[in-house]
Amino acid sequence: MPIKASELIQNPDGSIYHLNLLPKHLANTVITVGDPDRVERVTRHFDKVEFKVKKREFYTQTGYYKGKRISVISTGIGPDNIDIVLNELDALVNIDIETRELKKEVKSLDIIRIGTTGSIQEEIPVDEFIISESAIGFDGLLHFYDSEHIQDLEFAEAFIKHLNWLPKKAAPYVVGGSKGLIDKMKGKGLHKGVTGTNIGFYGPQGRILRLALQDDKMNRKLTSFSFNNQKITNLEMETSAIYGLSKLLGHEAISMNAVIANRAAGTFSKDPKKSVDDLIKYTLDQLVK
Ligand code: R1P
Repeated sequence: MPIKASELIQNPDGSIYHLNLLPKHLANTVITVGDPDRVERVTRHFDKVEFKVKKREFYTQTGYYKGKRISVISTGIGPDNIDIVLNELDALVNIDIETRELKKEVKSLDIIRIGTTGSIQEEIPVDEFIISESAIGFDGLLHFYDSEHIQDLEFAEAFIKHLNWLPKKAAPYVVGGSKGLIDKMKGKGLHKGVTGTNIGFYGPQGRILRLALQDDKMNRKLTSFSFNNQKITNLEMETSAIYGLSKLLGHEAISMNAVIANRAAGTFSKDPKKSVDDLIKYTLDQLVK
């Protein structure tokens, strides 16, 4: 049965609704970045760029780095955008957009996030990099999908207990990244960790400006929590959604983050642009090594 026009939405030229891409525009290796301006900071290292398109916060460029075809796409901020990006990327490779039928064989993409983050462990200072072995999502996105089979339920349960997590906040979920890509990306000096993904930047990450928090000890408890010797290392706003949807859809995903703030020490990078540029170069070189 073809998927209905209201469910899989296409633009008049057949491209997928939000990303504005046709299957031919997409490489098998996809780098996601939050900030649309970061797309060019990645592709300026490319041998050549063959395609560019922008719609809303989704800016895509496809080209070659040392001969490897890569698409770089900006997601904007937050797990709600990741729901759009991951589903539409998957549709481009696993749904025949002419017949609107599912393809017989599932094609797997390599998806690499290059992002920024705040460390919550004092010993992971600004300007260093964290690779997420797994992610804990406080965003609730994955619960809308049939997904318990890919979640680490014990980890989430221990977390809920340690933080005395209020059930009316979204239930935390835990998902691992791609082991193959972790191996490819790991290198000297890189921290491996568990990334917490939040639904907001201020209250949901324990930042107080003018509003009081429901739990003002949340960040201290996040820092002290550990499960099977795994600690939550950092907070950002996309990784759990990328890991959860990639795993469900059959893609390999990894999240690389430059630490630009240390929330435990109260410090911020003096040159966050350089940190991100260093991470971009590192990630591109690991991809072709
Ligand atoms: C918040 O400032 C944004 O920065 C981090 C967070 O995840 C959030 O998207 O990542 P990016 O720099 O990749 O956007």
